[in-house]
Amino acid sequence: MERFGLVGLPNAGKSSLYNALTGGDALAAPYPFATKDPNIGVARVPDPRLDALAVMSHSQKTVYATVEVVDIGGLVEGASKGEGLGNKFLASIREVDAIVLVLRAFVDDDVAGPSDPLEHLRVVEIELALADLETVESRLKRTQKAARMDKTVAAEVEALIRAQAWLSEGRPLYRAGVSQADLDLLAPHFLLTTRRVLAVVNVAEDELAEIPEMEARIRAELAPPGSAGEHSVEVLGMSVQLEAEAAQLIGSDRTEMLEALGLGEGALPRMVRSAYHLLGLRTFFTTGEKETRAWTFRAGAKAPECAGRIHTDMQRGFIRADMIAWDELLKIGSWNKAKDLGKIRVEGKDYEVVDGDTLEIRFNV
Ligand SMILES: Nc1nc2c(ncn2[C@@H]2O[C@H](COP(=O)(O)OP(=O)(O)OP(=O)(O)O)[C@@H](O)[C@H]2O)c(=O)[nH]1
Ligand SMILES: [Mg+2]
Repeated sequence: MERFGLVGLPNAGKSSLYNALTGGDALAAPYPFATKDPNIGVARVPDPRLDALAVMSHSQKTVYATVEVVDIGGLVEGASKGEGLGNKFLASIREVDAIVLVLRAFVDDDVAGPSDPLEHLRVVEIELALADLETVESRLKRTQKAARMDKTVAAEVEALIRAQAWLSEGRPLYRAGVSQADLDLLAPHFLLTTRRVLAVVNVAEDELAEIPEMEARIRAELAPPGSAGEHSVEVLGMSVQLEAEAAQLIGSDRTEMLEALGLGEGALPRMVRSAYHLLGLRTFFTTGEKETRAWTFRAGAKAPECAGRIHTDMQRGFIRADMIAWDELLKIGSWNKAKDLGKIRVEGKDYEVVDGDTLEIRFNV
């Protein structure tokens, strides 16, 4: 399962966001380092397409795609040198697939710490970059030595030197437009800042109107159009407090609260969806009376690999996939009717599955 790690300064609202996303009960408290050990939970990926297919099929069960969320303790200035609980927290970040930077913009005299999200961003980015710089420099020495005996590691040395130049300016690599070839060469070193980043700006509950401006400020810094960050960074503003309160309510109470605040479906579904897309993840569906289910796959995966997400036998014995796009199926109203109308396509092992495909796998083992 893909993992997102919540990263930021103390009191930014990471544990509050974690609770809202996972229904967890991590300690959220107005003092720094409330979180000492990482909290790990599961968040489902909300998907209205899935809900609609489940209704169409009168499914007994609806199974959402899920992602893992890790709430990591607060980083402080000097974390890369072991300040605070620095080293321990940095080690937790190495284990996630994408970083969610939680940047505080709310002012509250009872909650210590700065409330300028750009300051949060500056401190966190420097610590992440310095931690990577340390890794790169120690690996560089070793790799350069190895390169004297083995010419094939020359490319790795070059990639490390390019990374070092960028990091020594205190700049994270997700802003550097690192080529895929370099990313592959750097992968064995488990750097922190080669990961994709979603920045969440935590805006005060009575300043929701400021969200667009806050998002624009952070985007202008992190991911201006035409910059390297444009493709590896997303920015999303929300009031974590309100989202957390709404998340505690059930069903129509939640919908009513969010609607009364003008928040639509709320920011959490959008957040999970954009993190999901940032990682190049896509969804296909299976639907029937027993269950309607969303399955996660990587963009570009072919039909047998997707079949393997359901069961390894289906990949091993893959014959073909019967498929139709979810919206076309919904318009027709049922799988059997779609079949009668000749709208179900038959695809072979070279078919690249598309986000929103509804599949039935034929296999034989
Ligand atoms: N007013 C206000 N308070 C908030 C908001 N978000 C979080 N808080 C409060 O800020 C305090 C810190 O929140 P946490 O979620 O514990 O912050 P954290 O980032 O996990 O902090 P550490 O674990 O210490 O790194 C708590 O008392 C929260 O209730 C918000 O949007 N508005
Ligand atoms: Mg916390």
